[in-house]
Amino acid sequence: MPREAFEVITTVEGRAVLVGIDRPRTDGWLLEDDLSELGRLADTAGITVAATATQRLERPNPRTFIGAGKAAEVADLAKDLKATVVIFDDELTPSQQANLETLLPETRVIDRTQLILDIFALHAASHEGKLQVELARLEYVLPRLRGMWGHLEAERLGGGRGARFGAGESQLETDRRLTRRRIADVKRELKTVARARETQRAARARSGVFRVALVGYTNAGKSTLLNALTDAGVLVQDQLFATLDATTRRLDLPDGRAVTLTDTVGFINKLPHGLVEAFKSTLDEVREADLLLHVVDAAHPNAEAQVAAVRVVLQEIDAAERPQLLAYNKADLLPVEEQQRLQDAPGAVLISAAAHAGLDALLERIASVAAGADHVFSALVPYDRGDLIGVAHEQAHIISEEHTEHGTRVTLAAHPEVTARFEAFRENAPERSGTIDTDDDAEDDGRP
Ligand SMILES: Nc1nc2c(ncn2[C@@H]2O[C@H](COP(=O)(O)OP(=O)(O)O)[C@@H](O)[C@H]2O)c(=O)[nH]1
Ligand SMILES: [Mg+2]
Repeated sequence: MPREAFEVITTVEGRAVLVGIDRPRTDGWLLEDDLSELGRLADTAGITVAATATQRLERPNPRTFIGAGKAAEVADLAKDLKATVVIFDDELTPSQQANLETLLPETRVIDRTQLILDIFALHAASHEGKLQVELARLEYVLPRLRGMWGHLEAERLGGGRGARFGAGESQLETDRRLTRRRIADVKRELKTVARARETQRAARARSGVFRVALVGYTNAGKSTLLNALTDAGVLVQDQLFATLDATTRRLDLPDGRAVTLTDTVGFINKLPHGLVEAFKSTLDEVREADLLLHVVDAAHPNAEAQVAAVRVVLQEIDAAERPQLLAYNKADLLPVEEQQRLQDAPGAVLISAAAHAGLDALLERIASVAAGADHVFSALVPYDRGDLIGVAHEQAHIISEEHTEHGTRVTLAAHPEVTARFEAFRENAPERSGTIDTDDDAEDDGRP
């Protein structure tokens, strides 16, 4: 029986002061956008924002992130406002965090990464999701252990009372050892849990069914779109990271072809690296998809920077080269002129997942990309291989079929995985049927 993912101590609830530094940057984000997003994250975690504090700095102070004088100001502000937690907009190093805790003795000190990890912990629903989040949290905690974990934690981590201290081991060493052991356990368990989904994924890959993965910034409307196109019934919420688990549904396209559509975890600016690592197996769905349907909240003031942030994560998981189609969502919230401008954007489709608008055009586009991925070839299939003719009828588009003396001659347009099954009987080299240019187009526009 696998051990339950151990209960997490979240930052949930409380009053917060948000802290960010204003420094030169090139990624298109303004500090105020960053902080308002941090505020939404706090809100999702049940934390009320009492104030924000900023400091203009060339680079973070290596010891205390903000200057020591500024930290004293923040401490006063927090006291005046009865804040219980101070949240820094960037990931703090373990030593910065320790130093800040000394300077801010009356509040908790956390960073954006921990806040995101907490939200993931709150929203993880499946066993696998919980394990993935636990792994990310443990990896985050390990370098930050400072001998402050009580024996309760140690016991929960499986040390048991007697095993708490090895000979000559400090409590900190014990904590580190137990944390590492738990990390190893969780990794092992994750492997087992991931295997079942892995089997399904491999089966889908082998079947030659065209696979579409929804990607996008958190809250862009991915789950809403999956629900609109299929009967998935996935949770939709105006919250960051409402859904973490991968959900796959069959989607019937207008040309009669069936593809799969997978909804998965959303991305965010400064997505903690450890989280991406922990979610690797879930993100395989994205890496191996035949088409990435990149859903954009076109009505968001920062849409452009969000598109860029998604592309950064796609790069990080080696999925940047997959064919992409942009879906500018929430058209219903856009002024008419803006709708017209986006309607004409190349490599993109304008939709409203909530209002079910533009979905037919979207399906047509997906169908044409799927058709473009097909190989066209002829094969002479002997009469004792009726099973292959069955495969052709089920999984390929049959261009012609003729009965000859030596077998059935078929000309097919099919996914390369299907083509491969006809290898032995092929009469010509397969060629790409389509001239679909979706991936190229999608590269250079992306400006809502
Ligand atoms: N106005 C409007 N809201 C939408 C649309 N699509 C999604 N939403 C809302 O956006 C929020 C996030 O949607 P969700 O599907 O959970 O986003 P996800 O994080 O990308 O899965 C929810 O409040 C949805 O109701 C749309 O086309 N128009
Ligand atoms: Mg979702």
